[in-house]
Amino acid sequence: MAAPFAAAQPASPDQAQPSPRAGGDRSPATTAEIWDGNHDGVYTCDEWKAYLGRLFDRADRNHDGMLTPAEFDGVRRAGSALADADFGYFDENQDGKITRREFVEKPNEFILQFDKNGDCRVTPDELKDSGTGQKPPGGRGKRS
Ligand SMILES: [Ca+2]
Ligand SMILES: [Ca+2]
Ligand SMILES: [Ca+2]
Repeated sequence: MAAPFAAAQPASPDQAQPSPRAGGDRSPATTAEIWDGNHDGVYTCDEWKAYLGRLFDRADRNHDGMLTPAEFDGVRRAGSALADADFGYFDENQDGKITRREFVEKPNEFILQFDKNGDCRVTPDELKDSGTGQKPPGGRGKRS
């Protein structure tokens, strides 16, 4: 019979995704795990700063206490929580260099977003409240 051909092509090998942990999935908590220094599931400002400090020291190749755009590239490529960070975001005074202070004192968006009570700690409870594990809207009637 003349079934339209387009409808059912066999899955092409290109689209198969054999490796489920290949980094495409970036929930905020997954990213934050990178810098949760003691891995207790609580993300604190101190841990964030310590993490940034380490990143900075590693990226500051000539040890002059500043990151140039080229050095900052190393930060992004470290596969870090800052993989898509913007140089200008850190370079507060726009002088083309990021000082250690500019870098380390940058607040963490993850903390800003999830730290409901402003104590500089994001606890698992706070994470749960704020929609990483979204509940489906109740009462809409349609189950899938
Ligand atoms: Ca921690
Ligand atoms: Ca430098
Ligand atoms: Ca908190």
